[in-house]
Amino acid sequence: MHLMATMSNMPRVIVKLGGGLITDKSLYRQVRLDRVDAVSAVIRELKDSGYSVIIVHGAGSFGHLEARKWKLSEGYNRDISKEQANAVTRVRSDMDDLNEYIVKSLMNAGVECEVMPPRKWATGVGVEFQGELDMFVRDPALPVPITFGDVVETSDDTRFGILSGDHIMVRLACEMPDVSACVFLLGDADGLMDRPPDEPGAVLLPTWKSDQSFSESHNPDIDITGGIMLKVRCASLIARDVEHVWLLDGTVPRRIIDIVSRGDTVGTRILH
Ligand code: IP8
Repeated sequence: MHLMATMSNMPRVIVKLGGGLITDKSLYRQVRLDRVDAVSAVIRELKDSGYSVIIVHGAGSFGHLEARKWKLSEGYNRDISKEQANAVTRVRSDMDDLNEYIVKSLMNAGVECEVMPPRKWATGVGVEFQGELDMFVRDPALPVPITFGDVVETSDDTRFGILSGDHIMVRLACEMPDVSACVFLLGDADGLMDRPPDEPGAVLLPTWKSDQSFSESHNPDIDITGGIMLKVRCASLIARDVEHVWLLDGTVPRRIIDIVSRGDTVGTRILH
């Protein structure tokens, strides 16, 4: 297929592999490699067509279960400080393991990556986190930058917190030059549905604007950073600056190619 990137104007595509796509969210450290491999093949195709790609991934069951158990998103708690310190180390190391699965899969697909763990370059949480993003701008011939949701230090008395990959997406999408598409890959739906995807009769919303409502299914027992609601809010911030912002079914990753080649696919396009 002929894609539209040209060597003189290399549009950038930023892809977030959601934790619900790449892991079984309810089973500790359960990766879904077949899904990761399918996305890797599409990323290879984007690279071969001249796109600059940045990859962000979520935590799924490599992060949320432990982080929730020890309240890591609430920051330092003196009553459980020892357990929290262990949990911070464990979650970071689990995230490194998950990242390694993804990097290996990309490597097998012929895509070289450079890993940039947020704990090394970011401070603070939420969309206002501090951190140098310039290193994500690079020649498309160089390895693809990859980063992920992580436990980071904060500069106040919370000491640490959880920086979501969705917040990293906002900053990258709004601060990198030439971003033509930003894609959030989901694991359980074609895009944003009018009600929780497991409810009978759930219907895909082909477009979504911030003044539109939908009934959300965020499960705080599993997801500490905010689930679909956070994703939609972040996508909506990105849509102010980026033309193509989509929520897609990551189990059919070729839909990313549809977006960059013809500007449309099955999924939810987030409009400003
Ligand atoms: O899954 C959360 O990142 P997200 C990161 O992108 C951790 O929201 C460590 C739970």
